[in-house]
Amino acid sequence: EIPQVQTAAVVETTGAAIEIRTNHPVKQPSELAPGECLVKIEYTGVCHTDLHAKQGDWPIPPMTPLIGGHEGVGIVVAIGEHTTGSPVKLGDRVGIKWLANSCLRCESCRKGLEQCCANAQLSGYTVDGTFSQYVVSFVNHVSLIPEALPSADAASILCAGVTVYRAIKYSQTNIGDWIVLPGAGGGLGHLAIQYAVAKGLRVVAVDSGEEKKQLCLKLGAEKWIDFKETKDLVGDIVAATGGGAHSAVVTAASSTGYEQAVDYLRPGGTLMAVGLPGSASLNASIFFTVFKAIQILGSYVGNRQDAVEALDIAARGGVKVHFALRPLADLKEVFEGMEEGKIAGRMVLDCRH
Ligand code: 8ID
Ligand code: ZN
Repeated sequence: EIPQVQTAAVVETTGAAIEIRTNHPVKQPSELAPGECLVKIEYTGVCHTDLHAKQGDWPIPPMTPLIGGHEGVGIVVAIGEHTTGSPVKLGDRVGIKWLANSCLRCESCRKGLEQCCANAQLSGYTVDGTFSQYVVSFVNHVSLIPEALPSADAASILCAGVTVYRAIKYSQTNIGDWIVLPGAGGGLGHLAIQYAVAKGLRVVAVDSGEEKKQLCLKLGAEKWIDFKETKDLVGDIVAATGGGAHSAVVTAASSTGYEQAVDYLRPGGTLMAVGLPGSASLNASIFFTVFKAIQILGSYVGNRQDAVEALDIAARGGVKVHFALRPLADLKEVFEGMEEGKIAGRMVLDCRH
């Protein structure tokens, strides 16, 4: 019952247009290596990282031809022969994350920083991703989806959710603290609002446009600042937070989202760097970083445990992905909307047909 060919969205060379192919080969169960599993994809979210990959604007080049995608949910339909100790079995509903696989033996893996494993394989970047109907993944890293969470709702928890969950977890904030979220109306940001509220934080949302404003306020942000309209971002944030924010989690896909963060944080504040503009440097005052004892921390997706925790909160209704559903064939238009900053929340693709 596993077909020989499938529909997949392929980028032939970096920067090329998306091609929807209906005759892309499906790796057959007998061809799977030990530790590999074949997942029949139901839904996949579209992350801004997939757009970076398609355009090749990061310092580490993606594979080509490329099938992007790393927010996939589907069913395990085959497991490689001679796989031992698999945490998942045939028929399980699982999620595929950015970190497709890691060695689990190196120092990074032993410390729970498996996303930094030197031999990490990345879905939709160094191995084929989820913009397809069948994808090969790895039993040790797929995430079991809690029963209470429908597949389409789970998809974007796997990257956007896990990533902001971890960034907020390590932001050294306490209940009642102020957190600023540049990029709040996007895929990562709108989930960051909700995980922050779940942690008892008070949210200043920073993004642009009426639709994102309404979404951010609906999801629990107390204050809204339109970065394209404000004439004094620092002044506005300092006023909104009664003297400066305790943390900023920057999920803007541009370097401008990082500007002035050190200036609007209060002493001891944390700047959590999450958004990934390809070639920008962090431009912050060294003097005030020192003088205000600011901490600048990079935060890169999450490990398997972060995924369990982020999914659990979603399954209990603590956060909900705000998404619109499109067919897989609409990926090109979804990327165009993302490039123009028009997508409030997330787009999720239906890969079932
Ligand atoms: O592990 C990680 N660190 C990780 C994981 C997943 C994604 C990092 N990312 C990166 C992506 O590669 C991308 O660079 O986070 C960034 C955001 O991903 P996304 O949330 O999927 O992108 P989006 O839905 O397009 O949202 C970005 C938002 O930023 C706003 C836009 O209006 C949009 O709503 N924005 C921009 I661009 N500049 C801004 C600014 N100066 C800004 N918001 C406030 N101030
Ligand atoms: Zn992502």
